[in-house]
Amino acid sequence: MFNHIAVDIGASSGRLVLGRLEDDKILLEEIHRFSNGFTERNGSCFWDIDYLYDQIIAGLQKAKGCGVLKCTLGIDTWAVDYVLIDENGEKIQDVYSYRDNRTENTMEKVTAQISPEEVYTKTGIQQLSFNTLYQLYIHDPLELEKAYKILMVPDYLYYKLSGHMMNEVTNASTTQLLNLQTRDYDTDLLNLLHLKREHFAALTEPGEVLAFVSEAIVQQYDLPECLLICAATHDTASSVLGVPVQEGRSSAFISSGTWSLLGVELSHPINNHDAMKANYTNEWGAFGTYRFLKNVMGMWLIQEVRRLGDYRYSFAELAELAANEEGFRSLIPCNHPRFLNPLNMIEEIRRACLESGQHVPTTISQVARCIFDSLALSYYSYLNELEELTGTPIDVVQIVGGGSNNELLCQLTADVTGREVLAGPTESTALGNIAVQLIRTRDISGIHEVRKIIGNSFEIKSYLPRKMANFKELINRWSLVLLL
Ligand code: LFR
Repeated sequence: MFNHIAVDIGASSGRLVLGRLEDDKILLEEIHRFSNGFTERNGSCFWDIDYLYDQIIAGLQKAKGCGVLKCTLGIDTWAVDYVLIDENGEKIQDVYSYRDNRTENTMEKVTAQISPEEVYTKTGIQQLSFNTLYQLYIHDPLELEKAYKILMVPDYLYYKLSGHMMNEVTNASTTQLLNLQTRDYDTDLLNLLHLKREHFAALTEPGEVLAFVSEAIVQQYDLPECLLICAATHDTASSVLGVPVQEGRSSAFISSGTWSLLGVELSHPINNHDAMKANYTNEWGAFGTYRFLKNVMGMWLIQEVRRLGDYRYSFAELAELAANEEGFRSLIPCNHPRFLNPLNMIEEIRRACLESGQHVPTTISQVARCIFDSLALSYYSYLNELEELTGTPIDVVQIVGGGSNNELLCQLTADVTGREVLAGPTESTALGNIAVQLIRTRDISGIHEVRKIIGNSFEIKSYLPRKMANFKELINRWSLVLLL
């Protein structure tokens, strides 16, 4: 099989990408793209999972229309959100979005029963209010009682296509329920949720061959013959697989999409006290790796600004408008929970500037500039923190994902962090998804080799740091903003 399809669904859009390996290069072709987002109903936020399934079918039909008769297929989506399945194999409820505010005070409730230190020692996962642990803790008990299995979103999509149930490990690790020692669901944490190990299916590693898409579905929709391969189903796990090799240089990655995930890949987790205090996570990667990283409120900030402006400006236009504004005038602490899902992002940003006695951005361009400046400064702070926690200096920052297209942010990141930024590929997530399929089905030895191929297949842009005037004063101002 020489056609490999990545289904890559993020919080704001999804795509089916066809990948082929030719002359030691990966060629990508986008066959289908669709929008995604959660909707609010009766005060709660839900994803439309059935719509996502329909889009996968539509994409596969298009693939057949383009002449693809046989393919392998991998699926990745965002993490932490789950689907409850009843005894008849049916979805029980609509799928809550992690941005729903139902978990706002849940962390405190769980902390009263088990200390954060214990949870971190067990799982190595950062405290995010929306981790599956907290979502399940607050889930309606009557509904949860009806659950026969709990699948993560991509697990569910694989299941719908084939009838095969599994819990893929990279996504499962974001539940904050996996134990680093036993490499399985942690019994104490399951007990806390009144759940049993049987509520989850077999933990499955990326690269495993799962099943064919059911014959009935292939017939009904006239699809290509599709062999499902277990991808690194957490989009960030796939994205980091798509980061090209940097031979002989010490680098950190920023996977820049709705979130900016900033970190390094390790072969062992770091779940000590300092890492816990700084709230770094050890998410499981493909092929025995760990991503030691921090979630930074990334393009979500600008996506919301764009949405509030009725999509009048493209992302490229917003970046261009921002580039013409005076820099570092107003700064916000991007990772403050107030920006997780405010009623109105623009107003929230203005309020934060007003409360901290800074210039209040009036125009959309000023708001956009405030976001990009603040993101670059966040990267500065967290990269320094990362160096300390890992004890390894970082020379280069590799930005991958959609945000690597943003020239202003890439240059600001180089300037502020004083490090070279290497930007691209933009489609790192689809590439990482396809990488696993290639490793499984083709003569490729593993991550290192596939990353070399990725590096040779796409143009990577370099941004060198420029000298900044009044840097010290800026960092002093930034430290005060972070205290807010
Ligand atoms: C990025 C991402 C992050 C995860 C967040 C919520 O798309 O998957 O890694 O923390 O979304 O699932």
